[in-house]
Amino acid sequence: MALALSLGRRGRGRTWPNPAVGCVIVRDGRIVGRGWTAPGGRPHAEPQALAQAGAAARGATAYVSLEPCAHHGQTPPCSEALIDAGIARVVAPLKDSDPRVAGQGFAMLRAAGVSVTTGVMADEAGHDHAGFFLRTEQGRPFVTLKLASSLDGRIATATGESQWITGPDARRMVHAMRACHDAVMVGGGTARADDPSLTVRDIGTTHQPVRVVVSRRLDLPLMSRLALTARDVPLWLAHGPDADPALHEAWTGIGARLIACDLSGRQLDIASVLRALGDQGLTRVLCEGGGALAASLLAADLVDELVIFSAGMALGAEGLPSIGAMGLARLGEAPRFERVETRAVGADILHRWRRI
Ligand code: AOF
Ligand code: ZN
Repeated sequence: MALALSLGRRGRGRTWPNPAVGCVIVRDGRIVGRGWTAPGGRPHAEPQALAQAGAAARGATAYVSLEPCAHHGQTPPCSEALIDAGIARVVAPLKDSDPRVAGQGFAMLRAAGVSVTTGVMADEAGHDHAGFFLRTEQGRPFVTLKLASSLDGRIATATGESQWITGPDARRMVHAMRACHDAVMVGGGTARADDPSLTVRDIGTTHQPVRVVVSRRLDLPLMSRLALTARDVPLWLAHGPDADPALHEAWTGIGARLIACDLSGRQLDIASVLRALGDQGLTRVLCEGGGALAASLLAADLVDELVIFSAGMALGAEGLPSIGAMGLARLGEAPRFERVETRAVGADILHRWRRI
């Protein structure tokens, strides 16, 4: 199962809206087939592993990192494929949350006389598929918030200088994090200040996640790296109802996808932005700041995982805070996280925190 989970993780960031599933087929103690959900979400993991196994699948055990599907979608149900190939036993951690499956895969297998074991490595699988579950159950993607700051939590000097606070190893790791998310998201302030490209570079992969900029008024520079690459790498702009129609047209004209969201007071309602991204099929979003967007996600308790790179440098209170004002009065109102990892990355420290 650990291998099936790890194979499944190879698809992360590129199977949305489908889950990234892994499958290992074992016959007489030997692995005879391995598969994982293909980019774009199809073919599913199981038919690929079955194709490798061929006749050796008869009487074998299939370890699948999520309940095999039961529905006739764009491909026939994987449960049927497992039954037809003569699989004797299926081991899976969890039920699929897609209402078209939701236990019917297990039922189909059992009805055909296949032995089914569930619950194996369920916690790990729950985390791996958290984005898929959140989207199918709550309509929003999993949110990882990444912050790279000084020892005192600053992301720039008062004059806006920010390149670079963390070292090359941490920055390279951010590219690997981008690659395993469906989308990378920043606020309009960061897009204006940093002119980022938000692409994955220098880690040997060609897949690019969607780039999302949250900008109520769409007042972003049209001569920017994001704009100039909008035809090559998807660029989505989440905007408010009061965005200038001329800007809307200009951005559509250069190839961006415009997504209208609701306001909450004077700001874009971040919950409505995430719902809209879920509607578009995204299951895993990496937010890379800035301080205002980080604060609104945290204040709305919409951060599922927090990854903080901390550099050995102090910038003082005049520096730009990594997390802006959250409007908190009492400790009891603060979102809480549990630490799941701490390690050195080059000269910096990485802390990974998970929502409690
Ligand atoms: C599996 N194995 O590798 C994956 C599954 O649109 P379709 O027909 O491709 O179906 C998508 C649904 O299939 C998705 O919502 C989820 O329930 C399941 N994904 N199932 O047996 C896989 N990726
Ligand atoms: Zn399937």
